[in-house]
Amino acid sequence: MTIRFERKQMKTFVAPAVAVALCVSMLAGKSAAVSVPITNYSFETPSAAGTYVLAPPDGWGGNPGANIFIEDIAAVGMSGGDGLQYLGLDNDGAYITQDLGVPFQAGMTYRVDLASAHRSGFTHGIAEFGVYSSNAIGTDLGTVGFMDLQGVWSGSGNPDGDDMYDVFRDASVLQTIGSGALGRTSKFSTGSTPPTGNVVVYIRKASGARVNLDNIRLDVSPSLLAGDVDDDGDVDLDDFNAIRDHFRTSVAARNLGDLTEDGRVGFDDFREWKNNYPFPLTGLNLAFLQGVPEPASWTLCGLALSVACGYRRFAGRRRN
Ligand SMILES: [Ca+2]
Ligand SMILES: [Ca+2]
Ligand SMILES: [Ca+2]
Ligand SMILES: [Ca+2]
Repeated sequence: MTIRFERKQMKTFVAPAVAVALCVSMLAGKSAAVSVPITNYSFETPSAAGTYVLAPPDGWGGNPGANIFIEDIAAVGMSGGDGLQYLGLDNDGAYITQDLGVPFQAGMTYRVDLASAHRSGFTHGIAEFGVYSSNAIGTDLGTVGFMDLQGVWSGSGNPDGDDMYDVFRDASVLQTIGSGALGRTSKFSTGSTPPTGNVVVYIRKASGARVNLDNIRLDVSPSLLAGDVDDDGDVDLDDFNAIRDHFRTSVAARNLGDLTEDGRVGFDDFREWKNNYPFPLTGLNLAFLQGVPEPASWTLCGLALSVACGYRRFAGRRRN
């Protein structure tokens, strides 16, 4: 039965895999994103027949365990999901994977988004998701996506709990709420040397009780220039100004200073800009960095270092 199933999967993969490889290789210049097809991305099969069924979703492998289920969205009073059914992972250590049949490419950024819902009356846990290489299943690549489903309950201890039950929301939405502690999308940039093997998407229950999930998506786009907030092809003071103006705030777009795409502007964003700005920081007003509890020592030592590094890079350029 397993063999028959795998053959069927192979057939469905070939056409989309080739199409995506072609599309991705034709991408040039800026940020156009291509969606990579994921079989049964919304967990619509097997049929839960209007209730639930204890079974892994069709088209997925991994280590789902015995207590994985597909459930009917309407029957349990959920909304906001994609289609009629959603996935539940209840076993500790349970994970599902799917080999998308396309290799990683250099200079690309792979982003995964996923929806989750806190079902009222139930206790939940934390879900994680992202991409593996088919040659290294279990080795996280880039920033792991997560959603704290239990954290939706305002009494959970998560500072962003908003008591919105029975509604599927994307990690990309959750990360813009409050401090961003409810969720985060997954992001992996290959750089000049991509991993060998095919792109594999995964979802796993990281901790706690059951997690309810739906509608996983993977987009691929050419990586943007590191430090280039406004995506105009350089790293300059316009990029710095956006970070300064929104420092320590939640924002919904990269061009407001969020280079790391975690929904907030902070030290990580400033650091990425600083590491790619080709000039000394001398003369820049960095007062906005002061009085922030995060790496106090970094503010003192790091700034001295950055000025020194900036000078070195600058000197190097002039010699050339
Ligand atoms: Ca669905
Ligand atoms: Ca720029
Ligand atoms: Ca510019
Ligand atoms: Ca950020």
